Amino acid sequence: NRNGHPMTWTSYHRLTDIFGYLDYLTKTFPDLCSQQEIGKSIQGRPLKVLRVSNGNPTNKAIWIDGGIHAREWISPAVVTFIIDSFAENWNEQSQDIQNIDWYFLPVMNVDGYEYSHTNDRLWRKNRRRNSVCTGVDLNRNYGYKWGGQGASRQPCAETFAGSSAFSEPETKAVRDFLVKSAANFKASLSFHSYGQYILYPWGYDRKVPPDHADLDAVGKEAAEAMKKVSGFHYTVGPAGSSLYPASGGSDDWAKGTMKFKYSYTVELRDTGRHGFMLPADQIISSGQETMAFMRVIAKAVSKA
Ligand code: ING
Ligand code: ZN
Repeated sequence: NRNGHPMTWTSYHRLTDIFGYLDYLTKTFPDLCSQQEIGKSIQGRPLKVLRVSNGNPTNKAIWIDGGIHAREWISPAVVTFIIDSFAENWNEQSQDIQNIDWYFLPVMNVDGYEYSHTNDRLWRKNRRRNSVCTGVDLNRNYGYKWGGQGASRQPCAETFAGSSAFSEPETKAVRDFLVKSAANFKASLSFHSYGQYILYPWGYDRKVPPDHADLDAVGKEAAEAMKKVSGFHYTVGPAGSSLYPASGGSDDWAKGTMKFKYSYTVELRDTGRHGFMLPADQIISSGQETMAFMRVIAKAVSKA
């Protein structure tokens, strides 16, 4: 299109458009944006991470993933919206944002995402062929308290945890990338839909980590900032007691194993009217409210 890339935030896009957009960014902003293939999906699609950084060696780092669940299309749309806001207007971002190394994986479940466009709009899991059914729930496959409450051993279940922790190439790639990285990670943000929640650990049980008051305070400040931008209300709380206990999630692993101070799962819009099929004309306003969330997280991380 006329911007030199195929991406828009007025409709939902296939993987090739999202990858084309990442290529455009690294070509257009080579001093700010770089990309790396951290692995491949079970069907062989690349898992692409975009780094946005001013290169300051004292920066802290934040990990962001989208599209763990195939049908939650607003998640990759909002993650790419954040990337676009950063890359196209870097000098207008807050000092806190500019002094963080940002690592974005806009679509983690690449195979499921494509399948939700071509075959089954409400597909959730990856596309691993199990004995009888297809798919592992990638947000039950992480290694902290893997296989506990809210995760299924049944391959046909929507919350099938997989045959073992990190059995899936998608979760394994993220684990290996973060474990080996030299970056100073202080936060992990995982974008899902729907429900309008800002959730923090623990997810595996109705318990909270020792510093839960910090996570709660930052979450509530973020929710207030989001409300100011768009009027949309996000509920803040620990995942296991606010929603339902679910073990093997990315947020618990980031906090429990990797010891990233701030770990959140954000359930984007809406609260159920459209659910997973959020109209595309809500991408931009969802992105704008999520940018308010990002500014608050960046401030908290720069102080951490
Ligand atoms: N929701 C999350 C899920 O994986 C969640 C909610 C995450 C609950 C982490 C508890 C812990 O089920 C969606 N929409 O996927
Ligand atoms: Zn989800």
